[in-house]
Amino acid sequence: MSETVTFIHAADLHLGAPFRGLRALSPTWADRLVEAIPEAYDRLVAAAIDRACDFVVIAGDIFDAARPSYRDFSHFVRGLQKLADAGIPVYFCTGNHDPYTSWQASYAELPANVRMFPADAPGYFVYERGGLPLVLLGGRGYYSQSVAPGDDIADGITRAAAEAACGVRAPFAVGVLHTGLDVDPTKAPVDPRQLAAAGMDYWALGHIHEARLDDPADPRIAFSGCIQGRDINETGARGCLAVTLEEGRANRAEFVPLASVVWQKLAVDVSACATVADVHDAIMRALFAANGTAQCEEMVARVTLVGATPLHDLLADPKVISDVRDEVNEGYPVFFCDALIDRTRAPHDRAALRREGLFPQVLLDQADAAAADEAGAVAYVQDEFLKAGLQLPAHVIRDIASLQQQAADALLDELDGGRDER
Ligand SMILES: [Mn+2]
Repeated sequence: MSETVTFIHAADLHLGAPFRGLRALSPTWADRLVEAIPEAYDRLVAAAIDRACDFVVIAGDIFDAARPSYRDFSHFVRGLQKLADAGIPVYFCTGNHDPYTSWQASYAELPANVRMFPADAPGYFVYERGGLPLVLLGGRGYYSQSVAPGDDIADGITRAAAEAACGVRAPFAVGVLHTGLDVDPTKAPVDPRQLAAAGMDYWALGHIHEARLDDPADPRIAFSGCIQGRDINETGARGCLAVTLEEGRANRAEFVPLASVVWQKLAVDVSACATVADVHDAIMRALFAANGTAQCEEMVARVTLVGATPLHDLLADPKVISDVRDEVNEGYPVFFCDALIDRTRAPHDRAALRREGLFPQVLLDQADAAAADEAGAVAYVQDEFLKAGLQLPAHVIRDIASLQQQAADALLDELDGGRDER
């Protein structure tokens, strides 16, 4: 019979993160976000219990600060206790934010279901089912914030070492580390080839705040990402991975969204807007569209207005922009726009460019000539696609006139010194 094990892989909880930047903009939302992290952690605990998974792995950065508050520590322990009550063991290591050297062990004892990997050397545990070893776990915590360069945090952590240390063999072996891998060379970097050669079935890693799987079809080395974005640089859904290992089958890792507030950066094209009220509507539509894809209920969005519009001069007025932002924020309480940025431009004044003569005039004349010969333009594009071995999409032929217009606009943008920032 082939064995199966399922577990939750989480990391980078960052309990206690302060959301400093937001407080000046909106105390309400700063308070809301302070609650969002413990809430996401509660969802993590609930996800493990609802799925009746075998165990939970947390790969470091449980706390945002090296010396967390007692309140945050207690909240962490309460979640562990819920998992203990449900019979779910937890294996965790420390990260660079909450290194082993500053772990506040005197705050509270951890429940008996919890195992912490040591940080000065590799540590190993056995997960048993029905009295038989099912999974060997090997890992090591982050020791101090100043890990010596050349210190290899993964050194010696192999399946063979886990078997030797535990004195048993098991169907599965899982590695746990807080490492920059080959993504962040400043935080205990490890060569992924070294991990791949260690004989582990799966490496549950922490530190990179975005979910990253080496192979989505058969993940063996993975970051689960943080459970709740902390600022505008951590956009999109955040959560954990529900991992299934099965003998004779590819590994599976399902992303489980946990963040209760999602950050987004949105570019809203307002070139079709006739009025400022239309701009407001376009922003709202973009917020709703982004919210649908992010699987969240609440969202902090940074919105950049782009496109060529006769409203450009009006939108350049900071008062108009701040009024629109206020209206957006009053309109729907679960969305918060932390900044509304105007990157629109005035439409090209073709008549003026022609009067100026010089290169833009030559370009516009060429564009006019091309526009007058639609059949020639289609033949040209067909030829280019043929040369590239690509099939020409039908809409290109249908929309050739408007595409020519867009191409001329894009060239004029370039002549103007750059494109819209996105
Ligand atoms: Mn982190």
